Amino acid sequence: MENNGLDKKTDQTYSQSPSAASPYKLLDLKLESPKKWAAGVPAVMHSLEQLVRDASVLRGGRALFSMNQFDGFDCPSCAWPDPDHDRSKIAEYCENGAKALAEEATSKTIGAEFFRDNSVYDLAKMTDYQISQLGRISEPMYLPKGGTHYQPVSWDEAFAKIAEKLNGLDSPDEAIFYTSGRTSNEATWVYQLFGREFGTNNFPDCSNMCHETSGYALTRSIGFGKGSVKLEDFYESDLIIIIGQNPGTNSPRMLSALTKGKKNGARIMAINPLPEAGLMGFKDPQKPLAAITKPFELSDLYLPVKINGDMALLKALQILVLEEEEKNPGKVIDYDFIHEKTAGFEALVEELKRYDLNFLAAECGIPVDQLREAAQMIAARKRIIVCWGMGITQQHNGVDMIYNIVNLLLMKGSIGIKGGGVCPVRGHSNVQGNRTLLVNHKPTEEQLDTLEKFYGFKVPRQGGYDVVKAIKAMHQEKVKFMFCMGGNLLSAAPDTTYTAEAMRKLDMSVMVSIKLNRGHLIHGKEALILPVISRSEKDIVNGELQHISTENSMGVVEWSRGVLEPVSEHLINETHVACRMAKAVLGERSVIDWDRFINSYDAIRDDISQCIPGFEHYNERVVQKGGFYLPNDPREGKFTSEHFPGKAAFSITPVPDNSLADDEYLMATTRTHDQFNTVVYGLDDRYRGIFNERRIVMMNEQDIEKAGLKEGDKVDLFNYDDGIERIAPLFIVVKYQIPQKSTMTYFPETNVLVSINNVVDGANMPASKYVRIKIRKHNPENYQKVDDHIVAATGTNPG
Ligand SMILES: Nc1nc2c(c(=O)[nH]1)N[C@H]1C(S)=C(S)[C@@H](COP(=O)(O)OP(=O)(O)OC[C@H]3O[C@@H](n4cnc5c(=O)[nH]c(N)nc54)[C@H](O)[C@@H]3O)O[C@H]1N2
Ligand SMILES: Nc1nc2c(c(=O)[nH]1)N[C@H]1C(S)=C(S)[C@@H](COP(=O)(O)OP(=O)(O)OC[C@H]3O[C@@H](n4cnc5c(=O)[nH]c(N)nc54)[C@H](O)[C@@H]3O)O[C@H]1N2
Ligand SMILES: [Mo]
Repeated sequence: MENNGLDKKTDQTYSQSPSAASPYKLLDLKLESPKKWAAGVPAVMHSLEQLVRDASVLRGGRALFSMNQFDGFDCPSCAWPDPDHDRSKIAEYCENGAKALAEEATSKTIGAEFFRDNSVYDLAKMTDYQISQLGRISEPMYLPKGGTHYQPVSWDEAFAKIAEKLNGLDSPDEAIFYTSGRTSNEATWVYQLFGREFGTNNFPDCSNMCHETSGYALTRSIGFGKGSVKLEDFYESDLIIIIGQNPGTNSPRMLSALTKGKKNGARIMAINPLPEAGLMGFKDPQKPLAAITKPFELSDLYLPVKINGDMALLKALQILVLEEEEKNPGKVIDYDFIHEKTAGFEALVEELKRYDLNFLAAECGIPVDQLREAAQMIAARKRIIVCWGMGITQQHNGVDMIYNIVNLLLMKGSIGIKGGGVCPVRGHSNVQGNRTLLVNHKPTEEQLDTLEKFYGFKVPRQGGYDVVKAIKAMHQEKVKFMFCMGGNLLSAAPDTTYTAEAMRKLDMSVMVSIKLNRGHLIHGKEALILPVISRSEKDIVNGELQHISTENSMGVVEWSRGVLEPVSEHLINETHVACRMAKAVLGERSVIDWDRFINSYDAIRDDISQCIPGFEHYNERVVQKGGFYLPNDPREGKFTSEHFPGKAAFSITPVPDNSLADDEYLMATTRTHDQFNTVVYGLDDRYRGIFNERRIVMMNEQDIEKAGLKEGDKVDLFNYDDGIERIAPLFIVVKYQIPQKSTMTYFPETNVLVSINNVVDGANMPASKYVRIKIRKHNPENYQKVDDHIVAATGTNPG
């Protein structure tokens, strides 16, 4: 790998020498005991406070009541579905949905004057939290080569600049087109269409850091890369297993579904190194009297697995379930299902015999008797759902772990039945729709054939770059132009120092955004910020209010229509950004009538309905109440797999060697309760009882003692992958209920420690929940290793 130090030549505005003084400032950390239940009235009060504090109460408050309503818009936060059968007058919303809304519904704006008064260099000195408070970007901005300040630019000029750069490339593959998961189905379609007519499949997207692992593993084991369950399945389930996912913070509306399932008789099992509040208990904020009722207990069994111990745990569960079958022949394993629909069971049974239960118990950190209790819970039930999130997908062997989740469910015949199946809980509100509509660096030949036939241009056939490959290609100067449809690739990506260096080498970076983020401040030689209307705002085309559509975590496509006036008259929608860029870049070369799309989203949906299976009669069906489900073979009990056509596959995978040196720990990076990915709303992690500071490391009490540390100590964190020293200085030790040798920190602060080469096998995602670190007492001399460039790129709490 190349030298990981920053290339200082690329940006002369930063000082050339490392800072001698502290580049970071710590705040006044406050600790409380972690909460044992999530949501409830305090949560909603908390979010209302946020709306008020933001001075956007009118815009936000009005919008809140339209969110997730039939006639309103899809919550911009997570991808959890709305209950479509019992949709009450005020549809489901949650604290974090309200926060996400407050974030975009703020009436504060920044435009020409703001950027004239604040240089890029000065803005990069702000914290991520401060940056998120600045408000919405109100007009397009341009940073010329060597410039220190962004300047206003007209939309036409902006597209002309993009056209000049793109048309000057030696090959279309020198450009990449990134997508974050909020972009509507309609904008997605025209965006990828433009990129493909331009000539590249370079469509890295946020799934490459999120659920790529799930898609990869599910496609190969059951033949379909999405979850198989519907929301109703939660109400009819016998057992819901939640592994590596934190619903209380990241998909709070899921707690209502869990509660309903449990009231109907389901058991809940949670597998997580942390006893997250939302896994333990719940108070429904939608219910009257929630303030005075007792929280509802969620998990019947909680298994505090070590970081990455899940593989050993899943193996042990399979062995123990087979033992239960021996005790109760014919009662546990579904041999009919296995015989009819799967392949590879006998080989798996043989392979499992090689493992010693005590070894597996030690590897995962859960005693055999607790593992047995879990196995008995599974053995006695049929309708089983397994939900998972980033705790699984961001492991180097995440694909293998999902194969083992599938093994367990196949043994029980639990996929494709009511109340049972696989449930990867998606992140961004339309990340699933982006993929369905071909924002994909590796589309199938069949998909490309369809595009080519339908539109009549020559489609590029070569596979494109995913996120990790794109960053490496930028670093090697094979990619010179980056266009980002939303998101904040700089802060979301691993190895911040390396990634920042890659971005600074670009000839041009273009960010379509609603608010300022650090990704605008660590830029290519020229840079553009293109501000768009948000999902909660009215999208008016030719005087008519438009609706867009999105696909939720369970494959339902529903429409969404904003209710607020756009915060500035200069904003346009993402669909128009893509179409106008296409016109400017391709001009007469294009065989597509882009104005047809500009004038009518119905026209876009018509095209989709003819190109993508499942979207037939899109325009008519999308406006129906509850939207429509996309086809899903595993849900119907139809499977296929990579090596066994027509059958689901059992998989055999190894247990990784997680031995660590005395001074080594495994670190997982996670989200606080006050952030949406890289957007920091606040400085608290309320459910975990950690307030007013994000530079913390959660450690086990015995580990703290063994390392000669104590709670509150200042430490520096190191990673040594690829023979490079990566350092994140100045973190505070927090004593936490977490297994020994496992530690937890927040991203994006610790992304600087995640090697660009530390990826999930097969899926090539950053393994940001499996980072080997060393923890040492803080030493101010380490600041010598952190120069202004790194501080600007990593950002939080610069001193
Ligand atoms: N409010 C809010 N909502 C969000 C987001 C947000 O940032 N804020 N982000 C959205 C997005 S894009 C996504 S992808 C989802 C993410 O939602 P989640 O998948 O819940 O993501 P994380 O918070 O990163 O961490 C998940 C859990 O993994 C656990 N974990 C860590 N390591 C391990 C391990 O080795 N084994 C096991 N079993 N568990 C482990 C952590 O303790 C944590 O509880 O949420 C979406 N919704
Ligand atoms: N270490 C570590 N790294 C991670 C993760 C982790 O768990 N640990 N999680 C990963 C995951 S799961 C994901 S999904 C990625 C997220 O990666 P991204 O999707 O790239 O990041 P976000 O923070 O969600 O993007 C926030 C920005 O999107 C813009 N935005 C918001 N709404 C809109 C809109 O409607 N339109 C447009 N055009 N822009 C909008 C805003 O300007 C905002 O600053 O991060 C990944 N990175
Ligand atoms: Mo995500």
